[in-house]
Amino acid sequence: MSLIAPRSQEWWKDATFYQIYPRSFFDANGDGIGDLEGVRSKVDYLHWLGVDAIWLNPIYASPNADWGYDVSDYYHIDPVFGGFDEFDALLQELHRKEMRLVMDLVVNHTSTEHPWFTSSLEDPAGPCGDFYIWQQGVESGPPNNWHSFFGGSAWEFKKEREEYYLHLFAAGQADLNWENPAVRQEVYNVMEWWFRRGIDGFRMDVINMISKDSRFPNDSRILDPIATRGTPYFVNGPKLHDYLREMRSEALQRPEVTAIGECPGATVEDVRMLSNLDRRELDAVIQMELMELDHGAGGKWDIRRWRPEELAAKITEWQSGLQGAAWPANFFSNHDQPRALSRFGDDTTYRYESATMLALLLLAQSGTPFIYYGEEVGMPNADYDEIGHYLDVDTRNYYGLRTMEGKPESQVMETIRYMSRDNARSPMQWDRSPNAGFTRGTPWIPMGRRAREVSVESEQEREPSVLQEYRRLIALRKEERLLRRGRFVPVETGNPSLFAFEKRGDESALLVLVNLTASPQNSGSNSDLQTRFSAGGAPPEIYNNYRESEAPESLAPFESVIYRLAGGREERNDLSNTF
Ligand code: TEU
Ligand code: CA
Repeated sequence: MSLIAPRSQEWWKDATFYQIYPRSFFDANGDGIGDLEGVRSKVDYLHWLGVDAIWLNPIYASPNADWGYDVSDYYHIDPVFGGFDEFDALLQELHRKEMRLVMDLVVNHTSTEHPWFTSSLEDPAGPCGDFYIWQQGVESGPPNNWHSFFGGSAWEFKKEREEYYLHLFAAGQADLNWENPAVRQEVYNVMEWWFRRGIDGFRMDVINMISKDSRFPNDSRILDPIATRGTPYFVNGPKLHDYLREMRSEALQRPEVTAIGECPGATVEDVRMLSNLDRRELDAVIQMELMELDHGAGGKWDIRRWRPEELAAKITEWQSGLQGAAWPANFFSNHDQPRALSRFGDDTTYRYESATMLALLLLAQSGTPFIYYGEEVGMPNADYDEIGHYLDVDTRNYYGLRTMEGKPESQVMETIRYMSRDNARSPMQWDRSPNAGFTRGTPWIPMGRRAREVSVESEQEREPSVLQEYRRLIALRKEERLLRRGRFVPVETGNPSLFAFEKRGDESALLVLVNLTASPQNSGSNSDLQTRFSAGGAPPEIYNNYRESEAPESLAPFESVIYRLAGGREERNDLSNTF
């Protein structure tokens, strides 16, 4: 049974989301590319798993410079995914099961093949002339030193206009000029059109970058040469809040739809404004700080080692920092990141233990959790060993730039095998048949290296298994309001490898205790944690990823436990248990 009543307001707050990268989920017609019919045929599986809502990565018409994040027509579906018949059938099927569908909205930029761009290029005085960010060059170079997220200058010269256009991402993704009210109106039209079609909300791509400092200053900071340049002038730009407020009033008045913003570079302070519970610009913000734990000064390709206590500190900072002010969106994996299991866990010896540890950490935080396809079966990184297997523009640009500079190929590949976005874009592993049951054709991107080993089928047969535990934890989260909305209180464990926190309500509390490492850990004797346990021995466990346990004295590798504590009087007056 779904928890969500039809059309109830703020349904997203109690929903567990599941993110689907449609190209890689399930291929129904055998052309090697996942499609909408494929998603529809797996709705029963998702319902069995217990998720309440789906976020679908872009399915709009696109020349695929960035796999759908370069939209050439917002009102058409890329035919490889199917058409509107398939789309409507999927939506109906989800709604019949009381599940919701959230679509990606990519409106910081369009494809350079979008008719707006062609018209802007060819007819500067025409209706689309001012739809993009065109600037004159400076001294036969680009207008400033801003760098694209995908490497190289963020400006591309067009001789038709004798001007440069801005692209914060690939050259095929031209940034829209939000200063132009006609552009904003077009965006609201797109939103309204899809709402009328019946969707339940949007995940808004890099929505905190839509407002640029229109003086286009150089970024004069001393930065690592491979770092993105210019961010202070377009992340959280001068008119961002105005635009979001206008968007709310023009396109987001329906109480039953949600607007979840993806905001790379957003800090706790930014998010307290952007998804402020009273201001309601965005309903929740997907922020990236946890994903930056292993980034060095040069950004994502400059990998640094992270320590378990840093992971705990980040979660604590965000859970505490947003409390009472803004609604968190929580995730460990998505289509832009390596698989969390390979990054924050141990995908070999302790695959089950560390995948379930991450499951518990995700589902015990207050806010809205997002599970990324394959995470629930413990899929590791795709780990392709040849550059030819990588199809991501960011990865290929990085490879090209670094090898051209003379960096050894083996080093470049080592970095790519760890950090590439394609690690998390390999096809979903359904069963033990060829191509793990994803397609009867040739998959558009190779299967992950360990596709034969891990699948829904093998995980369904085993008990316990990563999949069974995800299902159990999703169900537990539905039963236990404190997991979804309890007040987060950090608990000192006396051991940096052990992470503990309470989820408090007025009368009772849950205590979460997690070993973040692959070694057994003891809790310190004088810690905050011990005071929770001293009165009357260990409280009852409501979840443990181990069947035999010596917790709380000693925790096995990645052991993860939830205890139920009895509430104390001092919490009676505490009314802030709702986030
Ligand atoms: O990503 C935004 C973003 O800044 C990063 O996650 C980025 O993709 C990554 O760091 C590359 O180094 C969003 C989408 O999720 C991503 O897939 C798109 O490529 C990007 O916007 C452009 O639309
Ligand atoms: Ca297909």
